[in-house]
Formats: sequence, C-alpha cells, structure tokens
Amino acid sequence: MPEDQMQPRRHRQKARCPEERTSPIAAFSTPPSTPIVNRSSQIPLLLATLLPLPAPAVETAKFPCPESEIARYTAYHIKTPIKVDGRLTEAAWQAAPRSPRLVDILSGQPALHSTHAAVLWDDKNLYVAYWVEEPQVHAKFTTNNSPICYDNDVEFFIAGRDAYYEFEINGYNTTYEVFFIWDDAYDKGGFSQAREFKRSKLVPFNGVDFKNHPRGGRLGAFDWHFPGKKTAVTVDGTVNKDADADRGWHVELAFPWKGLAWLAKADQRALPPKEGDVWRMDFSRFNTYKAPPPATDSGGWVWTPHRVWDSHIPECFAYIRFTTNDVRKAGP
Ligand SMILES: [Ca+2]
Ligand SMILES: [Ca+2]
Repeated sequence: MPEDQMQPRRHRQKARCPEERTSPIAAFSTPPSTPIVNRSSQIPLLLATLLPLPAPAVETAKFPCPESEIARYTAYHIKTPIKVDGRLTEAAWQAAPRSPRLVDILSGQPALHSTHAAVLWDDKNLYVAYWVEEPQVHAKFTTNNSPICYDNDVEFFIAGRDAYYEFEINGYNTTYEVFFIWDDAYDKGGFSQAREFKRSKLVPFNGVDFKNHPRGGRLGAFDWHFPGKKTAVTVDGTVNKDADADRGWHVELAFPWKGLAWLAKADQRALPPKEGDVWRMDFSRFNTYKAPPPATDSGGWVWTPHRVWDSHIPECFAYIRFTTNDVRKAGP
C-alpha cells in the first residue's frame, strides 16, 4: 500500500489496562498520558444523578451503557468439535450467526475496519471466533501475560454473578488473562477459601474510567489461567511488514465448561448450559492506532458500546443465550 494511503499508527493516548495502576506488571507499562474526556458520554450519568427517576430507570442509569443498546445473541450447539487451529473453515462457523461489525466503545459509531465475532458450544467447550480485518497486521508481545493491551488485540470477557474472566490475544497468539472477583463476594462466595485466590496474591482493582460501579471494587488474580483453554490465530498477510497489504487475522478459542466452575458457582448455573441459559460476555478489539480525523476513533471497538472507556462493566456485556438447537438450524 502506498505510504500516503496508510493509516497513521500511533500509540493510544490513554490508559486502559487494569494492571497499569494496580499490579506488579505495571513495570512493563508506559506512563498514562492525559485522559481524553468524552464529555458527551458523561451526560447520561450526570442526568441520572440529578433527576428524580422512577426506580427501574434509576437501576438502568447506574451504568453508562443504555440497556436498549446491549446486544442479544443466540449461541448454537454443535455435535462435531471445533478444531482450534485458527482456521474458521468449519461448516459450523460458516453457519453460526455473526455479530454485527464492532463499533466504537465510546461513540457507538462504525469502526475503521470490520471485526465480527461468533459463539458456538458443545458439551465440553464454549467456542469463540473473531474475524479481524486489518490492512497492516502488527504484533509485539510473544510472552503470555505480557501487557497485550499495548498491542493490537482482541478481547473476550465472560461474567458470572460474582466474578468475571478477562482474556486478551494478539496476532502472535500471545495471551493475557485475569480473573476478577467482586470484593463483596470474596468471602461470601467461597473464593477466600481457595488456594488459587489467596488474598495475598490478589490485586485490588476499581475499574478504568468507570470507577463508580455500584458494586464497588474487585480483586484481580493476575496469575490465574483458564484450565484447558485452547487458542489459535491465523494471519492472512504478514506481521510487522507494512510494505504489503494484509487482509487481517482470525482468532479461534475453546474454553472448557469445567473451567467456568468459579463463574457458575454463585447462582449454580449449569455447565454446560441448559436450553435458554444466558451468560454475559464482551467482545472487543483494541488498537495502537486510530482512524484519522474527522473520524472520532477511540481505538477501542466493541459489540455493545460501553459509552465509557472501560471494558470492566459486566452490565454492559452482550446477552448470549444458549440453545441446544444445532447450528444447522440457525437462520441466515
Ligand atoms: Ca478451526
Ligand atoms: Ca503486512
């Protein structure tokens, strides 16, 4: 691609990683620069504070993402397991409903490049796929649990009632993961009794830009690894070589249901899920570059806009409803 047609690549201007301010991993991090304040996104919160609203509306207004914008998706069952090789060539992936093109996390406006996600499941695993359009594939980190949020990455969050799991991956199939427990559930939910969540190993976390979560703070297990997960990436193009034009990259993930036991515990969710069960999940992509003006690109693209620079709001995650119907019954 000629130089003048390339999108400018620059580092994001804003802190995003939870570990940046809280964990020992912060040693990796670049110093946060002056935050970009998205004033328009703060107006609904301000109004919610000032206006007397009926109870249900107040409940909704606690969170920056309007309930009406939150995506709803049906995840279909499959009988033949997915081969986690980064190639989304399975008939099941072709038949699975795909998310709309991801939008800007703050504005909800269409993003510069297309990104789509899909979810499938069988009795052993939850499967997630991403189709990532990227004319210049870049990746930096090659060691797992490096601060992938400073790379171009794809992210997946899944929430239980009292905890949630964060997963990030770059074009080199390098991953980063954290398990977050809500403070109020740490003792009540039995987490404090588990060796893997020993208090001395956990790091307090209070959100990125949404620091007034009604539920308060979280405790992050930054050394927690999802047991048995499989991840794969294929790149359609060349990594870190900008003389050519790439098509993008594909991400294929499998998370064994048994690894979700801590998320399912609080409200005794079935693993694997039952017909009609709903889990909250977030699907996003963060870039080290932004679309040039006049676009207002925050550099973070999501399925459901959060309307604030913060992925860590389970109440803004998409509603993923599981059906035992085979994916071949999925509509167009
Ligand atoms: Ca595959
Ligand atoms: Ca390239």
